[in-house]
Amino acid sequence: MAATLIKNGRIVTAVDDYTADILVAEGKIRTIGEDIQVGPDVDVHDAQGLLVLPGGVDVHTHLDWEFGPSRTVDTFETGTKAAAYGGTTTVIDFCNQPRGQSPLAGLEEWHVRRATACVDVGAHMIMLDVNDQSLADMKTLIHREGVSTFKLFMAYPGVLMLDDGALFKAMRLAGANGGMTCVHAENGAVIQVLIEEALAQGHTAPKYHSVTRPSILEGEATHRAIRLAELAEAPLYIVHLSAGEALAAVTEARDRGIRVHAETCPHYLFLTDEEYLRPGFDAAKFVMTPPLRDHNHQAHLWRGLKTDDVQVVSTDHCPFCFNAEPYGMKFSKQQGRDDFSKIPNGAPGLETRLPLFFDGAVNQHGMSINRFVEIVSTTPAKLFGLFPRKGTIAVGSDGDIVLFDPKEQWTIRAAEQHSRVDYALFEGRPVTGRVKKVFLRGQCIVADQIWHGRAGMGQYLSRGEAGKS
Ligand code: DUC
Ligand code: ZN
Ligand code: ZN
Repeated sequence: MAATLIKNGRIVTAVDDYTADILVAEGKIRTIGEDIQVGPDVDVHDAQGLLVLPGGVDVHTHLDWEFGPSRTVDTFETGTKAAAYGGTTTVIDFCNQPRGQSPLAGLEEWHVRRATACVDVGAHMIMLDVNDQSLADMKTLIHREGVSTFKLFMAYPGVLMLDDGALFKAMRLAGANGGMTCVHAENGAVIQVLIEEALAQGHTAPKYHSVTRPSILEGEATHRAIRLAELAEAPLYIVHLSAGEALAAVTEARDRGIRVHAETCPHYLFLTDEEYLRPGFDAAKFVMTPPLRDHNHQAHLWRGLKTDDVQVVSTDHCPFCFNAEPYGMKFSKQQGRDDFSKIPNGAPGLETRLPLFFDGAVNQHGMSINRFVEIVSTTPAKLFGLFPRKGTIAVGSDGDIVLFDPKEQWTIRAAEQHSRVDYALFEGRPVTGRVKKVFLRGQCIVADQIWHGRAGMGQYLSRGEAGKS
């Protein structure tokens, strides 16, 4: 593979900001310096006027993922191609432990599906059965398979939910072995009561998804998860945090020195529960879990990003089409047309995370570009055992690099995106800041909206110790 030289760009990492050239060879950054001279065999890219950023690290995706009776519509090929167009070169995706089987069997099956990935991918394991054998398998996953993070659900009774004893055992095992649990914190049992009552009253519209998942139940579960992790002496990562009450629990624990981390997602930062007032079934596009909250919660999330009580912005890319065609009902929100509780929970976002968050955070909220990089790339790489291979621009790191124009204005349109999903949460939203070129281990895979990558070029990322930032 030819070496690549990126010249004249403004390199911004979580801690640096300077102008220099970067030489990448055999996938790694070899030299960073002024006016690097190379021969004619080197692929040269001029980054004058552009930001040169480490590739984005999205630690929360569901590609080709089975979720109860539904399946997400993106394959690894389409989802990671969308990621690449949006400047994300590393994805950590969720893999299911098959019910009643070893999580290792789930990983084997996941590896078959991830073989078409266009960017580098790692796996988290979703634990469905916690018993002596699966706890032993968790150790094997961490030490042999490079899967050092585990998702545990406190919601969806009968489908994904674990009881507190199982949560505690999995947390303790992970913590003692350099792993970390990633918890979906909502009180599933109480939500189930609210759902049954709503349906009994004939409330079937999508907005009842939000009504039956109040923020107080996210706050309660977050507090409980933190206490269990504290007792287990294990690091904890709260996924898709959306509520002020949940953030208060995280902040309180972090102030006490507890190793709890939190991510939020662009939809919680930029959209509100007003979307559920859309007429007809259109609101189903916004049915994700937790649901969108109001402006007050949003203000808390922005505060958390400022104070580092929220450390990561990831997508929770969990795409289901609005329409049943062409992929079928299994992949569609239409399953819940007559019953909100049957709408597959999830929404797309992989392709827009970087520019959308750049525009909102840097342009509108005055965040430094360093902090932006930290949130979308460096901290996720650190917390999930990938740093310094991923998450920064440094000699020896992978040549995963994004050339970004902070001034270009464009508009989000689902029709112009690369996911298989048929809608965008942010349809029609103007954005300032655009991905111009993307390099994966030195290879240019996207240039000015043209695809140069290849299905299958993404490598599996065997990850190290998790929970350290
Ligand atoms: N939680 C997720 O993280 N993704 C999809 C659905 C859910 O509840
Ligand atoms: Zn979840
Ligand atoms: Zn998710």
